[in-house]
Amino acid sequence: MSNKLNIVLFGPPGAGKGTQSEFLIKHFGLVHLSTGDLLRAEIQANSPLGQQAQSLMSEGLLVPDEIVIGMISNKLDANNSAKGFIFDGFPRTKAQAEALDRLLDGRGEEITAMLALEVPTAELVKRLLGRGATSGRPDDKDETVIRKRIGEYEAKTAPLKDYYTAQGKYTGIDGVGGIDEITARLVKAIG
Ligand code: B4P
Repeated sequence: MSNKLNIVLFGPPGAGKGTQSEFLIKHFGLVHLSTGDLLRAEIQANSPLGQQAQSLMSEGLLVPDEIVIGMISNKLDANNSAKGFIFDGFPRTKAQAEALDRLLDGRGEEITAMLALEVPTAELVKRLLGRGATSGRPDDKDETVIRKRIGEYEAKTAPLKDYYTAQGKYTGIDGVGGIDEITARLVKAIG
């Protein structure tokens, strides 16, 4: 196996994945792969894929596995010489986690660690409504949609904790506190 650094940044919507990725990619020289950002770019471009994703995302539902797996596969191929990747918001289902393992295995790589930001639901709702006031993101504006996203996370994504624990790769990180404080916890965990 290669010694590339491949980190899954995990956590419920609003846990700070996108926020923390910004620092970590610079600090460790990694490529940032956010499926949320990739999907929003497709919506912005009004592509057929974006049109398919738009209504699901605005309702707080996950988009189909094959769409996001295809996007990640393309991005891995386009970044062959990267020192490693931060996977932000991916995988979100067991099928996505298994596909990611296969894609990396085909490149002689593997996931180094899954770092999970742990934040109570009330704080998540507060943060996302706060972002919704300025971001223009339709999925951040309505508390019902935010709670739907958290419900999707609990039903389909949270079980991945067991998947990565079984591989000895899961580390929980307290995601409450100042942004710099949480960054320091993540850097320490990556070592
Ligand atoms: P994402 O774009 O991944 O969005 P997210 O989980 O809501 O946000 P994130 O966790 O990155 O935000 P952050 O905490 O940084 O997904 C959006 C949608 O895309 C999904 O609902 C789904 O429909 C679709 N999708 C994406 N990936 C998919 C996949 N793999 N499969 C299927 N569907 C997929 O920021 C939140 C707010 O908190 C910000 O305002 C930030 O400033 C604030 N904040 C951050 N850290 C803080 C702290 N320590 N204290 C206070 N506030 C903080």
